[in-house]
Amino acid sequence: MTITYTWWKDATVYQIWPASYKDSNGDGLGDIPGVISTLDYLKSLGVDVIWISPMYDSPQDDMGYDISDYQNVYPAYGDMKDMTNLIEGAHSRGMKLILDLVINHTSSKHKWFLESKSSKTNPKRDWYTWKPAKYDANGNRQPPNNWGSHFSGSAWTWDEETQEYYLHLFAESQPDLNWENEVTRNAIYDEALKFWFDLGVDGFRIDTAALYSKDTRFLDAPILLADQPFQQPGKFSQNGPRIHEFHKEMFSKVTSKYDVMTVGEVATCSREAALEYVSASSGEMNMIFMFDVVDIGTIKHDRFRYGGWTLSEFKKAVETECEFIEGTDAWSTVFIENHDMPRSVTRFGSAKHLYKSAKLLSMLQTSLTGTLFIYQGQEIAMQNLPPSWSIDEYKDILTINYYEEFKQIHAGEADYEEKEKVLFENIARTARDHARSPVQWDDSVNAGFSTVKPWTKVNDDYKTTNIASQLSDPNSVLNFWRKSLKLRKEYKDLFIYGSFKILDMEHPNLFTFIKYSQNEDSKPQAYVVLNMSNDDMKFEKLVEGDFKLISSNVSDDVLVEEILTPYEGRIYIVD
Ligand code: TEU
Repeated sequence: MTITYTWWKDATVYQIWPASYKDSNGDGLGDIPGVISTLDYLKSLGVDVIWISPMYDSPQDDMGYDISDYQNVYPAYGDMKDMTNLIEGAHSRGMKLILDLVINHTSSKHKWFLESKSSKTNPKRDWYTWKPAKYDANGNRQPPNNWGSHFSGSAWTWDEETQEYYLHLFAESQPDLNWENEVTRNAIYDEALKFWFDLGVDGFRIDTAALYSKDTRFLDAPILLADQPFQQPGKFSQNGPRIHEFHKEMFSKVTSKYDVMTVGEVATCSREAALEYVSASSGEMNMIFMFDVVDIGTIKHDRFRYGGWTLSEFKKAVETECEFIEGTDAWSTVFIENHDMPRSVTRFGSAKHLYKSAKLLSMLQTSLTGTLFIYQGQEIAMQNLPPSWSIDEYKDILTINYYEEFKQIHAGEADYEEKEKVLFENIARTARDHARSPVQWDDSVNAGFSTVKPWTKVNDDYKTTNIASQLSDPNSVLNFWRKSLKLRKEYKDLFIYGSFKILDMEHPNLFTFIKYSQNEDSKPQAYVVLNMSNDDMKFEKLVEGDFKLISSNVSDDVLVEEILTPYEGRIYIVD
């Protein structure tokens, strides 16, 4: 297979969550000028593409994933001039900028929805999904089906005025656009995509890219969680009947006209289903996020039940993500953190060996196949919020709604306190809030994020874990990431484009794999060995050849070749 190299395959992408990144004007909330002030930092880290999570005008019920105007900026983040400055600032440093494309739904405050809601005969009525009520045996009004919203409760909300329900897979204030309507689709393409491409934006991370096409029979979903009043719509809303037609249309009408990248958020699905979205010949998206790795430890259909994980499961998930493009014309991504996930070092590393395990995870990430995505704060080993924090510190709609519903369901039960304790433990492991605390820039008050009290609390560890101290320490996690990102580029045929093979699938503590070029025979190879345990492990060479160490997270003077200390990792080139 001949490799096609492109800038977006080579790229290291850095995700910015604007609310928590950097506050430039002392209102406690991050903003676009704050991002601009750090462009040199990002460049020096080795970032090629910056991805800004939603910065559009929005009531902020879901942190901007509820957009009320695609062509304006949330005033607290800045204005259109700031956006053009940001685009220019990135471009002048040789970096690109991509935005979040949230087009499964709008905010209920978007003018399209306000019109749609105004009457049954409004020309935009059909831009969203409206259905009449159902009535049960007792004559009580019920939603059209049992679909649950991802944010708890029914996926349908009743509108008193026009006496119909509208569909929202997420919050009540995030009505789903009706993609069946071609006029709606064209308006989306013009307002949400073309407008920004014409301003110089270099692509999009496409939110909920598998959800646009619903099964229009709107049947009841199978009951997977008997103790919950509503069920996830699953296959009735994911990878639906017309989803590929819609992506092909968006690509041919708009995206293909520009030199841009697209990366879709598509939850875990089969290899065949994934390839349909990202085969170059499909003409849909360049790549998608596969969720195999980040889904580890979570229980399907219930975000707040924690299942634990084993190293074998972890390896299997990495393998699935790395291998799914083998022998195809498709492309893949590498990521272990984003704004919806707890912190990777808390999940897969070790609090005891914090920085060493963060470096080990950096070795893993920078040696895997696909476009690499790093989330703000990951480069300094930002951790989950402390388990001791009260539930009041959690601000995410997903967490809050879940807890409210939990209280409604279980209030008054004899073992309520016990159940609530388990829920709090799970929230401390799995909530999206863990990724959303302010970036720790230095050890000054508010971690240098803001001059005033931030909108959400700074993590307790900011005095020890922060960017300023790591910039000045040659052995910091931050400087380790810098070196690793350089190595990834230097050996890009192995790391970015290479094939992947695990050598010790069943080993409970070690994760050993090779990366080899698709261009040549089997040599040279990259040989990666990671001790993901708290015990010393014996180091054995599982392939023949000359081993040259190119990366280690242990200083030279203490490295003992035959022993891998806890969370020690090594990368060799084998010839
Ligand atoms: O997330 C889509 C999604 O499916 C989420 O519900 C995800 O399953 C959840 O966060 C648990 O992992 C996207 C965005 O990434 C998320 O931040 C938004 O809240 C959501 O869409 C709605 O726009």
